Amino acid sequence: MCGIFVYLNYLVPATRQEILEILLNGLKRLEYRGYDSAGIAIDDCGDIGDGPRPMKLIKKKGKVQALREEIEAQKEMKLDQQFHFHVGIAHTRWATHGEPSPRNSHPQRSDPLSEFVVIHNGIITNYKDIKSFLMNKGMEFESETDTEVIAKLVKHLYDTHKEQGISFRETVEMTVQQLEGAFALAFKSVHFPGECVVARRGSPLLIGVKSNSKLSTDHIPVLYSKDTKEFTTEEHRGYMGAQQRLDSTAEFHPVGTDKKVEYFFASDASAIIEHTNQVIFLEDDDIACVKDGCLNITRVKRSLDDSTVREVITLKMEIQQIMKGNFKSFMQKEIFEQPESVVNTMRGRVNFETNQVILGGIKDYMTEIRRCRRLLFIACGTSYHSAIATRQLLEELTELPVMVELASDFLDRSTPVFRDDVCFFISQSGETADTLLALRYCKQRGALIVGITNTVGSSICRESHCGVHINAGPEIGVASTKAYTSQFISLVMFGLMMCEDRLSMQDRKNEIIQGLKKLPEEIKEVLKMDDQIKSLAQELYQQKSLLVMGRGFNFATCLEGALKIKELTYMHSEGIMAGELKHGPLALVDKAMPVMMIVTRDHVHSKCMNALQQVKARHGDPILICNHGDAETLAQGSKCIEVPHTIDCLQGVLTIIPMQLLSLHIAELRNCDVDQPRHLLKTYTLMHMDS
Ligand code: G6Q
Ligand code: GLU
Repeated sequence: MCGIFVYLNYLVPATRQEILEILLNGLKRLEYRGYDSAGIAIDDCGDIGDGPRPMKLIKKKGKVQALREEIEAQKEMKLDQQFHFHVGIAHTRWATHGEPSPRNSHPQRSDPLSEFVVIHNGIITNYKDIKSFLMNKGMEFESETDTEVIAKLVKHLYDTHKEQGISFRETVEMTVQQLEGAFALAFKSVHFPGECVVARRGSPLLIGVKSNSKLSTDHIPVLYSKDTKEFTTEEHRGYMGAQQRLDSTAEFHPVGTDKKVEYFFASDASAIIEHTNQVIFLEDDDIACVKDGCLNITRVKRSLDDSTVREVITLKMEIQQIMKGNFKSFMQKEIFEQPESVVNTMRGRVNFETNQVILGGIKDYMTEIRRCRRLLFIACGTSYHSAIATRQLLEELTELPVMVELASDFLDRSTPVFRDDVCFFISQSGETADTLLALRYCKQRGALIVGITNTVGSSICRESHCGVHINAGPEIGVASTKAYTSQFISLVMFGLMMCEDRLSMQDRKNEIIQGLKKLPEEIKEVLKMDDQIKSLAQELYQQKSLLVMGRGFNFATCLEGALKIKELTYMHSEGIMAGELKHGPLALVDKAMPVMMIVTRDHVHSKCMNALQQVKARHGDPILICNHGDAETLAQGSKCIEVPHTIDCLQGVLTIIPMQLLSLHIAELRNCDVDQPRHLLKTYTLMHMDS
């Protein structure tokens, strides 16, 4: 998910030009996170007294530069107008609901006068219910985003409580208590000039503070609001009134006569560090409000392990380092993001209590899909491997013929396609030419088209009849990693939907769902082996070739692992079906040929052990990827990478991670450019086909 950036100046004079520059630069610092559109909200050129100040929103599809040009093209901006207090909010979007466009960009507004605006990182999973509620109240929506409901809900709650003098913070508290899903939010309102309220749950948000004066504390107490769904009238006002008085003791502000202060709110420190190194990291369910230059932090619900203060931390990092966190490359960052990205892929879709799966983007087509004659999965590269990885499970759960095709070959063959076929097109970018051309080929022949992409508004997304957004967040590294595991899980979720009403499959379905629940922690376990894998890379990086062998649910890992080695290290590597060894590849094996074998406890374990013996009999010394504590298998390998045991059809999510890390470390040892491997692009669009 992308970027939030807010700049609040209090008693620090700043012109509109200076404010815009700070906002655009803040977005620029978040650019490495990848996004498809951006927008800002500042005070408009009206009267800047203490009364309501009209809002100015400027939003644009594309990069920050496009937004900058849009701002520069605005007329009557009075760029030299000076503000002694002001709140400017800015956002870079990676769309999950509604294609990239000015209308769907953030800030999203409550009404045509922008009484309230909000910027959001994350996914609101109950937005449809809130939208229905608000539409029944007569509200009209203008975007396709989930975020817009937040802006309209905050206005609805303000309108229905303003007679009681409800504060901006209290209004936001009531709003976020109605939200489900993940969010980092920042609000601005014409009714509360110079005030800003932010909230977070599941997406990061931190506060930078810059002041020449000493600050009142470096441990900001967290206050608790009464945990109520709706504000009662006098009784609650009394409580909140009492709490308001409390805030004065818990407030964070410059001390002494000079109250000048600037606050920066951002999704990560890269956008703050050039202004200040004094930061406060908010925690889930925190709400922070700045009013009259004073910051206070509240929580809407109390839980036992809550920490009761938020520390002001001095950042020691340099800007360069922060751009990728503590990671040396985007690919490394994205490999280590997988515990979170798989959670985002399943968020709001898998109910681990009721063992139900709902993919909103295809649920209306499930009847048609269930009636189809066969399922075709068409993709390129890593995306193709994600279909290979799930083919066996999809055959099992759908009991339909499943074809997995490389898009280029599928087109070369002019493969027959029929109206009762369902064709899935898997693509991280949603723009890969071969895959897009195959989509159009199938669409012309009347098949139902399902897009599985990571990019809303992409060509494949737009030209599909329905689809699933894998919600992996932007993938910047050319070599696909987190998109692969998210594609893998998205296809598993589809299979689980297909067998929803098959009584004979309920146990299997429930077992898989419980396996999905454990995956994030299991991925973390595998990532902890990074040092061991780095040592293994030391032994391999000067080799010429690496064979990767396996079968069954792990065969895709062999193909994908070999692809990672090839594209990152420029070493030759090949994924080999272990059952095929004797039909030729075994001739490659001798004591000098590096071999990796994936041998996990599933229905083909004994066949893999036979293959292992075949390799060892030719003086091969395979490196094994096997399950934790599998003594029988461990005894057969001089070097072993142990991964947690999970249900057979999900094991490939775990066995690919050592291969991702191994290829990364070998590439680094060979001084290869990890994020931009030679000759390769992140996406091969139709434009590249012409060249
Ligand atoms: C793999 C590469 C590449 C990619 C294909 C398909 O690491 O990223 O193989 O998977 O080019 O790209 P899309 O998934 O964007 O269609
Ligand atoms: N879900 C929101 C949208 O699609 C926010 C996406 C983001 O985090 O950038 O607009």
